[in-house]
Amino acid sequence: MPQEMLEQEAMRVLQTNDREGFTVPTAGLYPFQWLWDAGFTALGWMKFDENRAWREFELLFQGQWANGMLPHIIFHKPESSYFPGPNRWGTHHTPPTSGITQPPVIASFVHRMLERAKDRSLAEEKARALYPKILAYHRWFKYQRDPDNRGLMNTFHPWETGADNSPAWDEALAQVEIDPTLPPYTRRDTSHVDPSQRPHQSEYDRYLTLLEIYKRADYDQIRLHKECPFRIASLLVDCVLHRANCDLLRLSHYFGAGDEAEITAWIKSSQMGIENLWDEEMGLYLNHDLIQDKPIRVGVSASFLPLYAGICSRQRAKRLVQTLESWGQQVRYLVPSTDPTHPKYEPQRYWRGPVWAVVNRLIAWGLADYGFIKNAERIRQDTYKLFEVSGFSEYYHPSTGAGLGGGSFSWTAAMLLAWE
Ligand code: 9WN
Repeated sequence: MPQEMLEQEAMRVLQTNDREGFTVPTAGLYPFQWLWDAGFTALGWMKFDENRAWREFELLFQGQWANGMLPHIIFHKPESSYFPGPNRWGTHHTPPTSGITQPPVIASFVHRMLERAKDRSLAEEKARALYPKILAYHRWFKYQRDPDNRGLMNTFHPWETGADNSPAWDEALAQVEIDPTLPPYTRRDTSHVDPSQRPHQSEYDRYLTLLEIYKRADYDQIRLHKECPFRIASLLVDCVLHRANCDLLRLSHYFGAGDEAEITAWIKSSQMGIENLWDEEMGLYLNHDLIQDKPIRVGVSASFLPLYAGICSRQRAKRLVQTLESWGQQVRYLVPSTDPTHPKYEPQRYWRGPVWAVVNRLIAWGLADYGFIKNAERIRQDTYKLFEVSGFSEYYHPSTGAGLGGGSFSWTAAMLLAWE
């Protein structure tokens, strides 16, 4: 399909999913505003409607809590096609929100939008207004999620990692005992998508058990450090936050905000924290179980994100590229969300194998930053081919290229528009 037609189609997806200022990831399956989806989607809007792109963030921050936390779902309008909805979360915020966060891409994308905006004065006005809110969010992360200053954030739920059912969480999640008094519920996801492409019931029961634990702790982060039976350091969260802090530093400088010393200290701390996640034998960075204090030895697409964070040495970067190339020999389309040689690799099941366009975009940015242009280009071409063959799906089969999960998907369409 010619590039121009694909672009038209991508814009149509965003317009169809527009709900007067925020974009739903896809109708039915995800009918609200999601945090990191909003970030990627704004990059897509930026290509044809800058005002609308900034509006996405204004609506997102309507969900910000008084303590600075930015929740992963903002329930702007009632909708019954998704579970768990606002009642189950019971967070007492207006507008209603969930009570956990997601990979914090926003600072980086605000910085990117500011740099590339055609309407400079609009961009300056919007980014200036967003800056203190983003700073409050990053402060919440640092002081509430890394109280020991280890340089790694405590992530309390698989949903916070954005990669919900990754095999990397299997062992840690198995430690969560399903609450025998868990209020009954009906999953909605499997009425929209074939169950073979979604998490198992035993995982959902644990997701919901964790939610009840947060409610009982009144979403008090200090209590959760003691009471939450699932605490991991996620490469997706930590690498995205590290780069976001580098971009926040640039914003602070740009606006003369004077927060440079505080942000620089966070950056130094996470640089060390992430470097410690390197595994020489596997040639990869690994997620880390913070309760057991041990590395999670499953290669996942996020294992390449220290390139995006910009923290690895040249030598480690080369090693990562070798690992990526070996994965590329196993599959037609890079980057599978799980190492395709791992016994838990499932090419059609959500975060256990399929390719996700947004993660590809992050990895390709990292590769290009380090000068691995050919590798970045392979990822771009693979991703484009997937768009051509299967449209803008939620995720894709790494060997057949079949579109999986939800269709007409906002952040996927946005990646076609924003991949320059
Ligand atoms: C839970 C919206 C979100 C993405 C996540 C993806 C999926 C939700 C779900 O959809 O998660 O947050 O109910 O499955 O895993 O990364 O932000 O697209």
